Amino acid sequence: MTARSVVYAPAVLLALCITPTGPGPDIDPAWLSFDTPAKTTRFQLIAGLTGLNGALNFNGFRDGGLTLVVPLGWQTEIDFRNHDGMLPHSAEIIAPQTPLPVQPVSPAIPRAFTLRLTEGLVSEATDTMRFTAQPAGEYLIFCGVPGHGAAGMWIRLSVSASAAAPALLATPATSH
Ligand SMILES: [Cu+2]
Repeated sequence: MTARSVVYAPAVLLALCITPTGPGPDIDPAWLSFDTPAKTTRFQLIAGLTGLNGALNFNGFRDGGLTLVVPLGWQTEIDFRNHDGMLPHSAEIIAPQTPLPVQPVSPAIPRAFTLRLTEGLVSEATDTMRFTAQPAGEYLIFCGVPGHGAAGMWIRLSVSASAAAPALLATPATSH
């Protein structure tokens, strides 16, 4: 019944460039909810949840260490909250790219970005992005505040044509 049984082949490919990190942070099942018949999902995206990486993390993960898998075509709601008491943060869905941008770029999926992409949302501010998960492919969930994403403040979104249900997976963090 858990989404973790979903096969996620790209994560295996990413293993080619992993940095061994040992046990990672925990994934809270409450972060992800979904309605399979309705093909809707909701993900709680929490900026600066922990002190990891100077709080430049989402849900305690950095550098792609967490992957949200969403089946192709599902209506997706990402509820953003900035838990960081110090810095503003934002989020947008972007295409994977090297090097990572140091400024916000055009979102790879229409409407998949928070307010105040460059300035960031202040501590405990929230915003919700709603979009249709398409086209299939690999994306980054990236903080648009200048320098944050390039410093590791990004996780992954996989829009999957084969997944039967959404999932949250710990994935190898990439080194730079
Ligand atoms: Cu940030």
